[in-house]
Amino acid sequence: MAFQLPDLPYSFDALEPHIDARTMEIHHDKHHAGYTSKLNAAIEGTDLEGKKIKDILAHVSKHGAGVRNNGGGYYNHSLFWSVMSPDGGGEPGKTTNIAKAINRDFGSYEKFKDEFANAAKTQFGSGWAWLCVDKDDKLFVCGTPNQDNPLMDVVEQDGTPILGLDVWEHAYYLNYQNRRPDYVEAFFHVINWKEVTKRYNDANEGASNL
Ligand code: MN3
Repeated sequence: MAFQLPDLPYSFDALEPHIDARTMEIHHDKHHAGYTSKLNAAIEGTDLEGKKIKDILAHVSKHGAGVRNNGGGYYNHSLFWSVMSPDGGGEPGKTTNIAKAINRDFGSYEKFKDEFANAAKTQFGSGWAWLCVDKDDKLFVCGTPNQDNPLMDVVEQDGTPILGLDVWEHAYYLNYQNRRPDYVEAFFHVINWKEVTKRYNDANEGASNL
């Protein structure tokens, strides 16, 4: 079974005014669709066919640039749509595991926000900012270039990404032009903390000790 482009879980204009409908439409229907079809083309007839995307990414250094770039692009955008919501934004609920973990590992929501925003603003060129969980259940923020992500065996610090922000120009240029910091600030109004919490709990067997 080839990889399928996931539907957006909301309409193109659902995240306005923070992310505009035209950007969402092109981003999903052209960019994400492109990564999906190119990933399928790159693995067709190889032993990667039928493998889970996380398993492909975990050994991505063994494969060519087509698998790395398009496998990353496929996974990263699938995560990205899910961690935004028109009902999102603000801080995660104080009793949630993710809120407790953010306080434990960053000191406060504001400190986490500063670190994540800084990673997004300072990522040189195209790439992503991530909030991840490491093997010891600790949260960390990082940035990766291009379509790399912390699941790949090519990054400095590996972990499970639970929140990601696309800082490629195609993600914001129509509405924000060169003002990446404004786009990064807007992202905090649409973060789907319910989904991030779910991803945190799934990543993290030790969540029960919080
Ligand atoms: Mn993108």
